[in-house]
Parts: sequence; C-alpha cells; structure tokens
Amino acid sequence: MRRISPVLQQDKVDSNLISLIKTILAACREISFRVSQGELAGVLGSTLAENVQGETQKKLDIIANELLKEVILETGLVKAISSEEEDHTVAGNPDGKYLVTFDPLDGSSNTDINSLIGTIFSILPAQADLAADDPSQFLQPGTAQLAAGYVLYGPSTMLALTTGKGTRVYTLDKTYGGFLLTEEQVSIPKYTAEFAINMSNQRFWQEPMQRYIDDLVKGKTGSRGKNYNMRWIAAMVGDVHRVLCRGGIFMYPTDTKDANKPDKLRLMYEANPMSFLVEQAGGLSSTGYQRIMEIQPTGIHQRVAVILGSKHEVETCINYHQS
Ligand code: FDP
Repeated sequence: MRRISPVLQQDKVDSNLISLIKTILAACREISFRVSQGELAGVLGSTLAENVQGETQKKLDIIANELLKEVILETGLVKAISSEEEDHTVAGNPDGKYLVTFDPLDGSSNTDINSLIGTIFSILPAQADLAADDPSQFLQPGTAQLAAGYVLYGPSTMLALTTGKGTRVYTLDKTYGGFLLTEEQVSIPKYTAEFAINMSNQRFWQEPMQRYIDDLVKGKTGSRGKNYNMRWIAAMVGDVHRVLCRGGIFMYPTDTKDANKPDKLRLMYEANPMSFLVEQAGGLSSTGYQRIMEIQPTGIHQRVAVILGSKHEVETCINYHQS
C-alpha cells in the first residue's frame, strides 16, 4: 500500500504543496486522536499538548481550530489562513505561496452523539499583490483551488484528497500513524436512487426544489418511475463521503426559514472543496443555477446553496430549476 508522499510526487505536485498537505494531515491525526477520546479528550490531553494553551476546557471544534492554525502557520509556507472558527483571516508569512481555508470540525453537533464529523480544507494560491492581512486575497473562485480534501473521523479515519488529478481516498493506519492509499481513483456512479436532504425544511424551500423532491418521494408512482431511498447524516462531510463511496445526491438548498440566512453551507471551506472532490470523481456540483466552483466569492464566510453528487441526478435537479 502506498503512502501519501509518493502518490503526490507521482502526480507531480509541487514539493512545498506536498509539505503543506502533510502538515495539515499531521494536525488531523491529532484531531482524530482527540475525537476518539470523546468525553475524555479534555481530561486526558494530547500527544501534541504543548501546542495548545489552556486546552482542557475547550470544545473539540475550538481545539481543532487551534491545532490547525498553529501547525499551518508554523510551516512558513502560508500567507494567511481563514477558518470557520475565526471571524477574520489570520496573516502568516508575507512570502508564503499558499492560502488555506478550513472548517476544523464540520458537523460538530454530531460530536455529542459520537457520530461522523470531519475536517474540510481548501488550498488556494497566494496573491503577490495583496498584503498578508488583506482578506480579499481569499476571494478566488473554487476553480483556483490547488488542493482540497477532508478527513473523516469515523470508525476509521479517512482522507479524501484532490490536487486536480482525480480524487483519491486514504485510510489512516493508526499503528504507524500515516495515511495509506485505499482508493486510487474515486468514480461516482452517474445514476443513483439515493438522496440526502434535511426534509424538515421542505416547506421553506423554493418551488423547483419542492417539485424535485416531491417527484423523488413519489417514486415509482411519479414521473421519475423508480423508488428512491433517503440517507441523512447531518454532517456534510459524512454525507459527501457516502456520495463518493456509492453515489447519491446531497442537497442543502436555499430556504426561507431564517430571512437572514437563506443558505446554510459555506462557500469557501465547505462547498468549494467538496465540489472539487466531487467533480474530480466524475460528479457534478451546482447551486441549481450555477456551477459552484465558478462563483466569484464576495466574503470569506459566504453561504451558498449546494446540490452535488451523481451526474445524471444533479443534472435532473438542475433541470427543475431551469424550467
Ligand atoms: P454543523 O452545523 O453541525 O457543523 O456545516 C454545517 C452543517 O453541520 C453541515 O455539516 C450539515 O450538513 C448541516 O450543517 C446540518 O444542518 P441542519 O441540521 O440545520 O440541517
């Protein structure tokens, strides 16, 4: 089984980028360890305890954020970071070649029930003409991403990673501490009969999404002519992992539940990296009206509607939006 460095070298990934990815993964291994400690995490501390100050009272998502922030900035390779847990971007080395944006612990409400959670990250090129403390350097479309991935903390700890040469999956070998390649090239089936959406929001969706889901639920008796099954992990990282493993369509559409928050998922550190992974695995990712990776961001914490997964099913859903 192959380790991550030789695989990335074979893909001709820049050695600095390999080094940055490996640093992010070192923090994720530590997060994986803490997640597996559950309620004991704060009490028993960590193998990297010296990196985190006064950690014992902190929630896991805060600890995960601090771990990632510290190790990423320490590399000197990164000009700035942006995180779901930070209101503002954090400046790094002015000469750094990369920007990293991340959700340290996606699906964090699942931590209370010992269910799936994960870390999502996206790496963008730094922009020479903008200062390290200028947040506008992050406002690049998803098509500019150099690498994207997530680490899923489940019964096993798994990494899905793309540098634009397909999507590969690795599994953490906890006996030696490294990620080993377990899926050389993810290929999302074009067709599916499985969907994932928070059905409790149905009455708040826009009309096209209401119609599309109505037809899925009607199954054989409706216009789609086949029965669908539903799965909902309530952590995007878990739902997207299922889509990469066996196909499906995952949706978090616009709704009117909260007028101040028509969309739920974050563009920069949820929708874009997941879209990169899904597209590199042969799937599609859209808002219903636009390819997600082509959206020009206007803010680092911007939210967006997400429809991603099996190509034919996403295309069908898009057709409902455009007819
Ligand atoms: P969470 O708030 O628990 O971090 O990122 C937001 C997210 O999780 C997604 O991972 C998940 O798909 C979604 O929210 C679930 O939110 P709802 O329960 O509000 O539908």
